[in-house]
Amino acid sequence: MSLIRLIDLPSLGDERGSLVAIEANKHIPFEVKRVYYIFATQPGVSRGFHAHKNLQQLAVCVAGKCRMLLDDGIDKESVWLDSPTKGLLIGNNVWREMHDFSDDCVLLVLASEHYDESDYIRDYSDFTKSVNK
Ligand code: T46
Repeated sequence: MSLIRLIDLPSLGDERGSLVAIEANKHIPFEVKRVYYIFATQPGVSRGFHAHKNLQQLAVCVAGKCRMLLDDGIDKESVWLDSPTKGLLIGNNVWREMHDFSDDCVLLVLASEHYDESDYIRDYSDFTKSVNK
């Protein structure tokens, strides 16, 4: 099964422009407890480099683009998030890295849990040990 789970977010456009609405448990399979966004990423900077033990997320570039690399400890796959209607679901125990941010990139993330630093696995060898147990 592919690591890349994309959701086509419905664009409710009319002659004035476009609008995307994302509803919990309808377009995405979880309740949203937190929203954050990443912007003004400096040239050449990559982010992420961690996994989560218990967190569902939807990531969408609402402006610009970046490349998301996902790794389950065996396979690695990457995908461009390059449209405000292209959402990427990221589940538990998946290492993620974000690369190649465009200058104008705004990466919006909807998350199933509140922020909890103890949920992060930030060391790659701890991650591979935890998924290969
Ligand atoms: C993820 C990827 C896609 C908070 O205080 N609250 C928050 O909700 C978040 C997300 C972060 N922070 C603090 C923790 C750090 O001091 O903000 C700082 C930057 O966070 P971090 O280095 O974890 O950022 P990224 O871009 O490496 O990763 C983020 C999310 O943390 C992570 O859950 O999946 O984006």
